[in-house]
Amino acid sequence: MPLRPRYTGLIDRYRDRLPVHDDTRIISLGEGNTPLIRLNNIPRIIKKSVDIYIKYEGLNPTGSFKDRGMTMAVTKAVEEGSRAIICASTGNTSASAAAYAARAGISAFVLIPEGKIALGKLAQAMIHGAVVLQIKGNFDQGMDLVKQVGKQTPITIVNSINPFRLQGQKTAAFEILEELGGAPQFHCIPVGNAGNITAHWMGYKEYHEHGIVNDLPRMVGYQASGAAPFIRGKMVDTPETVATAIRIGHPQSWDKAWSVQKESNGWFDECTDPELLAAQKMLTEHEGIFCEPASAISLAGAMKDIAAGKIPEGSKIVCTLTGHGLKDPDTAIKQSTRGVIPTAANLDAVKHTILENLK
Ligand code: AN7
Repeated sequence: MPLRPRYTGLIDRYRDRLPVHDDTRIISLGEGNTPLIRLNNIPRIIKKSVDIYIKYEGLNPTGSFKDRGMTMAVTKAVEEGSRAIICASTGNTSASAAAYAARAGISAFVLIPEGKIALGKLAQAMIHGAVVLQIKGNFDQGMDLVKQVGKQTPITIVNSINPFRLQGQKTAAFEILEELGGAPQFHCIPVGNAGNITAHWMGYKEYHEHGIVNDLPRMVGYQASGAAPFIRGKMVDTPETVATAIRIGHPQSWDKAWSVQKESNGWFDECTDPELLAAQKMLTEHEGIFCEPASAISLAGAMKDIAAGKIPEGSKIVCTLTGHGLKDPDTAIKQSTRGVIPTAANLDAVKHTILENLK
């Protein structure tokens, strides 16, 4: 007897709440079940008495929350007899699609924007054997092309317009509710295509409707200032941000996300690139948590809205960190203050550097 049942992925765990059959062949890499980490130092540094929990989705198998949706989407694609999947991606979806296609033994085609994909994500798509099409255009243009391919070929689209993606991703809300024993007052989350905010709200509502919990959070979605259609109130044609994951101007779940905002009595807000980078750095240096720039916007936004009083002191807040920091090593290295210190290979030089750099 194992001391604890083996964790075999979120489809197995939430089988009764997901569209699978007893004989469905599940394509899983053990995704989900990610840590919910309470921040110890940042509330003290910002001098606010708030309870902030980080849902560290970067610890999924390919390093982002996309795996929750991808296990479902690829499982269903295989069940329906599909031999190939396709997506447009700012990076994480392509990495996840590539990995799950490899696991399933089917082909993956991924369209990525030229020059604007973080190095780790590109490496993942390539090493897993996906066919990587680098288009002379941005994510939104790639998404348009993928939709056309989907209409004309039997290839399954695994972007979040595939409803199974949202089904898988709603399980993150289940985990949060189970762990906290109820809903946080606020759930802060990065928004690009707005699939994830939509999926979380589905999950929260599902447990609420079934009487498993009595309360619901207010959903707060954050966008980078240069790519903020929900704040502008209209699509953005030339999105720009250092947070390449959310460099999206035409969100695919536009209507759904507005419903989430209204139903949950939440709001959308924006953060500048310097603000989200500062939050990324704060998390790494003061909490030991490394996320990619797009993910840090959830904390950047929360800190801003706490300072503005929109999120009152005493609140319980969950911030989703959607992707691991290792996804984007270039930005991490640029962000590091100390750099590397060239040191002679002798004890005196090493001791000297240590003494100069003690905290
Ligand atoms: C780290 O990979 O759209 O609002 O093509 O990678 O559900 O789109 C990535 C999105 C947030 C936004 N954080 O989520 C893609 C892609 C990270 C992301 C988002 C993405 P949605």
